[in-house]
Amino acid sequence: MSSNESAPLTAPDCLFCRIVAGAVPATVVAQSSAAVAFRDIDPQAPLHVLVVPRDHHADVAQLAAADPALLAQVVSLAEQVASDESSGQFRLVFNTGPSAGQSVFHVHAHVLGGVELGRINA
Ligand code: D5M
Repeated sequence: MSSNESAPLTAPDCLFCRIVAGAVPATVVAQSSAAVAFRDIDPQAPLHVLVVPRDHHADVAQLAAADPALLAQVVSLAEQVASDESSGQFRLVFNTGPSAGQSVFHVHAHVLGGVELGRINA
């Protein structure tokens, strides 16, 4: 089922599906028909918002393979939040897999900004 249909794809016991459904409280700052943006519970920058698709996909690689248009909608909502709340310049991070620090397995973009961010030296 795609995000264009009425009922979103959900997974049992998924925290971010429950936030999307309004069953778990979160500070929602923006939303669209396809995605929801809410403040990270443990902010790492003055702007730290998570953007999640309403549909459940485990990580960004799975989302890109299954529904690339939905990934574009996630990025679009991230850009909107960064423009509304900051300079419009932002860092977008998709932790993908446990070794990369992913702890919630519903794809989410970390939108970071509001401060001069250092270069990433891999
Ligand atoms: O990022 C998962 C992120 O999710 C992490 O930065 C904390 C955040 N988090 C966890 N629970 C909540 C709730 N209830 N509201 C808002 N933010 C939350 P990861 O990349 O998977 O490590």
